[in-house]
Amino acid sequence: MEFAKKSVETIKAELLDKLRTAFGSGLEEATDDQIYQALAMMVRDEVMQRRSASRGVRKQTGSKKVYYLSAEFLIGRTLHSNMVNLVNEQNYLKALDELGIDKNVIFEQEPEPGLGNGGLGRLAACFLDSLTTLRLPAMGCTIRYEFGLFRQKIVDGYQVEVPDNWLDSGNIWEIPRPHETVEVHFGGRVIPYDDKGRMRFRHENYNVVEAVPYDVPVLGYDTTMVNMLRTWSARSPKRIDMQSFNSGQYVKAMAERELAEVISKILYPNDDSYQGKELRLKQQYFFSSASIQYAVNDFLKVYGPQWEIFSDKVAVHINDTHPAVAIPELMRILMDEHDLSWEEAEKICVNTFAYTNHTVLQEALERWPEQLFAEQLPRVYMILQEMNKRLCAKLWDVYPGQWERIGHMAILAYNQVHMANLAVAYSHSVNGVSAIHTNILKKQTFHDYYVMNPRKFVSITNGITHRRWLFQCNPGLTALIDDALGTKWHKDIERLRDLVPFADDAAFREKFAQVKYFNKLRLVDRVRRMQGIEINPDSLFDAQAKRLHEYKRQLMNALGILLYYNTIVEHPDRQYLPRTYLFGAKAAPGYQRAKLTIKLINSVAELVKKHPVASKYINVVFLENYCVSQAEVLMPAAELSEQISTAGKEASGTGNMKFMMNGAVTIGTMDGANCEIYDEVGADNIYIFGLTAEQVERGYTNYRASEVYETNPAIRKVMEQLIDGTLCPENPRMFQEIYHALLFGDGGGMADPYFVLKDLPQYFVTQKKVSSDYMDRDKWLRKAVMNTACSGIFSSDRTIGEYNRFIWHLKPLDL
Ligand code: 26Q
Repeated sequence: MEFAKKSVETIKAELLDKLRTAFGSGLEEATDDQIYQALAMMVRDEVMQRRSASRGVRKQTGSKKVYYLSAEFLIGRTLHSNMVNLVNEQNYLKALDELGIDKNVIFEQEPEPGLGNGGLGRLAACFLDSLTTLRLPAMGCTIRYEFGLFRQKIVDGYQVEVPDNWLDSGNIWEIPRPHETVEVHFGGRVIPYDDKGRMRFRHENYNVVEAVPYDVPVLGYDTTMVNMLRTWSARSPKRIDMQSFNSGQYVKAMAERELAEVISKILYPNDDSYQGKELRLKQQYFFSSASIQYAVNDFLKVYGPQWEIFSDKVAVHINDTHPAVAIPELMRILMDEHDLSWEEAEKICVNTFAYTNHTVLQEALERWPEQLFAEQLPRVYMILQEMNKRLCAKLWDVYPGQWERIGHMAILAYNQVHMANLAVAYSHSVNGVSAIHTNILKKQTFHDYYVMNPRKFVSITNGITHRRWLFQCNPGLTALIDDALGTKWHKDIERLRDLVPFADDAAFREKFAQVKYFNKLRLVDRVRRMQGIEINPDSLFDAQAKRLHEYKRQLMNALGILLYYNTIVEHPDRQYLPRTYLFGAKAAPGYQRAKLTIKLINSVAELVKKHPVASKYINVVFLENYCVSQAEVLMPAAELSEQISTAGKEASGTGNMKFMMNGAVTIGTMDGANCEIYDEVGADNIYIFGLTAEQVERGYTNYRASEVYETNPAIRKVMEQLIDGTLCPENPRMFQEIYHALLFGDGGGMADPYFVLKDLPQYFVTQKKVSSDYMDRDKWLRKAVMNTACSGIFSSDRTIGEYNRFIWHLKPLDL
């Protein structure tokens, strides 16, 4: 099916027409928001035409579909990316230009849906883009959080959280489907009873929450295919009626309503340590249950009760353990509502579910108090008990007498529900998100499971959609590559490799540098506009942008800047490379150490500013409210990408890929996907330093942070500056806890558990090498070009291709 691309003239005429019909205004009186709305309606119409054209094809052809369940989908703004995927961005932008409309002002009218914390949520969004582009039938399933991730303000150097009420002005991209509402049940009790010899279970006295779906259509690049992102909103079935009002029950009814509707109120802002919060569990069950109910109903509509083919037609993917409760939920539906036996239901579950793990940090693995499950999800809890009983019996055969090992592998143990074990035991595929991460899963996290069934474990390295992270955010670079290669690489991104020879082409390198400079100016302009900060565009743009976490070591970056500062202050007459250190990071609101690190970064910024010489060479800029749309401006402007996590801790990273694709060179540890970036670009085009994951592992027994402090005067000095008032004259004790944690440990733990002081000297030396290489312009540009040229493998098209080959086995729809 082919759709004609709208011409510039058509777009202009339609836009004026929409402004008139929707708002009764001409271009002159229209507000920026009205122009945005009108334009969005036009693009939405184009999307929906494609939707109608491709509708029903999956059902007619009996094609398999994957449900991608994720507590987060960080999709970012939609208008611009849809123009890109319609392959008509140019005409749209030209039309705006000819009408005298500033495209950026219009794009910025769109509220950004912040329905995710970071990498995991953004990955889900990139996956939907690739699934649809590859014409694979899929549905993303998540929660329609009324409040997404908080917006971050920096006040006096501290993070302040502001609620993100992104739905306030409506959301043009979603389609409410109230007629597809389903019920989700909480609490109550379960009564077993005998039904002609079959044991059955009656769930009584439960509370009902209605799950109301809203669908956001997702477009593929240059295809007719449209998939849906289904977001579930919680609603109470209790309507406020006059009778309850009159009988004085109004307040009670209102309170009950709020209790139900709070479920989809807000996204939990922590992405690391998990806390056993009842509401979070209810969120997980709420969207998992609603999605599974939908999947089963949809299957029944197309195929009827042919349960033996269920897993040939339906795949359910579990993005981390957050939706793992979908597994016992499918068991429940198959047994209690469709009369399947335990054995039949179990077989279907294992064949249907697949699980991606995103972390090896022990404190981040989800464990819920059994009590909470028993209270909130009594029937699901019973099923978990039975699953656990059968699992442990099997484990006993493999590991007879090894109680501790079995306890470690069980679903229920030590009064906790272990979600990762549930997900591993009851799915047919478990994957890590980079090569090194999968190896750690096999060797450590899930080693005992791995030994039992090695073929269950697969490694699929993460990816990013090059539509958003190159075409859309970096039109200059895209056009330059088109000049060199034509446009074949658009749909076959690994052909970017054809750019490799251009690294040796001086004229090309010069144009590449011009594009980068232009993108730097764009960022400079934005930071001036939004934060009133001046940045020297001729400085090296050194960026670390990701959630704030100790293992990601923003602290090491900050201490490195202090080292550099001290060098300049001691030798003010030497020549140095001017650098701008760009930080973008949100800290979980309850994560005190992370919040203090933000304050530290801002204090370093202040210190540098006060020094007449150092301030010529160093500028530390904390970018407020790092989010998808900030990243779209930052990635194209960055020249150095900081990927400096403690080796073995960062599962993959995806920011590293975005920077690389836009021509930034990485300084990093051998961790996550950095290892694969290294393999792609080669040792000359990346700066690797620091302990390896194995060395870190050994370090837990023999590392002494105080030794570094005692033997390295420059580091000692930086450490003293944390507590002598250099950084915060009005409160010299401000950073004492960081000092203490690095040298002595806190809470009874080891000193410096993330090896910040250990890696700092080598980090600093490597940074010096970066500076000297950067001053050799040709040398640096060659590296930059090589990074873009070798980044094709990190497209999520490759990633999704692998998920499909190894796990889902979907067939592209023929339209
Ligand atoms: C869990 C329970 C309760 C509340 C919140 C959570 C929660 C929420 C989000 C736990 C974890 C997350 C997000 C994790 C995440 O983003 N992990 C990152 O995933 C990326 C995609 O695979 C990887 O590239 C990163 O390495 C990994 O840190």
